Amino acid sequence: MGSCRQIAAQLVAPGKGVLAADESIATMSGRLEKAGVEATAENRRRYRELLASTPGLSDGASGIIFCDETLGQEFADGTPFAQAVRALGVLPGIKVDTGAKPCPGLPGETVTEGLDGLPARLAHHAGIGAAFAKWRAVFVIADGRPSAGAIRGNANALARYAAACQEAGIVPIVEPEVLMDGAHAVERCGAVTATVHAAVREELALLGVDLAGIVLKPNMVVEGRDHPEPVSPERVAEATVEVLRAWPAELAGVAFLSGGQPPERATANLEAMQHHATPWPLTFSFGRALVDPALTAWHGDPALVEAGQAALGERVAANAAAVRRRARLQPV
Ligand code: 5MM
Repeated sequence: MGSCRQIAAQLVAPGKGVLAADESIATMSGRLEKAGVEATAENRRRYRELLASTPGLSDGASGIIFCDETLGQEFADGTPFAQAVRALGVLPGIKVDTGAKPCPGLPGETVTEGLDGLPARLAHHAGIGAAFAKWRAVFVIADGRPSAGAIRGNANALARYAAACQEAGIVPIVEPEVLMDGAHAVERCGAVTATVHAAVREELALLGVDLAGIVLKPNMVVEGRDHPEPVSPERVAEATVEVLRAWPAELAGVAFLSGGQPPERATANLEAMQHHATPWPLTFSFGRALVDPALTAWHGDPALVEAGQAALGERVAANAAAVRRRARLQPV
């Protein structure tokens, strides 16, 4: 447990965040094709090597999350991904859920699966160098949703995953994501996020998960994508921190997902969070808000690797700068 606490603290170290590059094969293939790149294992590997080898990445990124395909691959020089990124000063992580699947009994809702054989997979991932893991539960806001059953089922799975990770000496990133889909107001997102978090806390406690050895990866509290009026970063920060205040001080830290927000908005919201004094650091574990500009700039052209890396480096630096704002406000 000691090493989990140490690694969790490293992941949320002042001025650093986590790069989520763990798209499943299906998601990554779709994104490559949309960018005009053939969806092959080699192109997924090339893209992840581009991201992971971005010059200066470790200045703003403490860790990178991969999917198991990538963790089984190698850099072009033959170095396995986990070893290569460790050598670059970044901790490798692994997404271990197998996705949000339709939940029997709850039409239209999902439960995230992946508990079968999890201890053996975690032992394998630890053996090849993974320092941390990630599991994402997904909640949709709609009439009567998320249901109590979907919240409970997903919270229980998150807790079982987290307990298994800590037993394997791997830090669990616990990701309950309330999606932006819909036209709901920011207040509804706040209420749903608070209810989901309460269930997650309860299940984590029932399984004895050490909060000082996990990183929470929540959504920011924002209005639905189809809501007519976007709320300001100050309002997002206020609403988000209000929900997070229910987490005990021993929680290692909070690393937000970006959830499909435009990259600049995610960064502005993250910066606004830093103006609130909290017992845990508030940082980023963005996927799309970090990598979309890089994929667009590169779009599979070997001559544009540096352009892709520059685009990623710019987003990582902007978010690291946002997080460093906290250090100036609240010296540690
Ligand atoms: C990178 O995408 C992750 C995996 O998604 P799929 O398994 O559906 O392909 C995803 O879990 C991601 O890590 C989080 O949603 C955060 O990403 P965003 O883009 O929301 O910051």
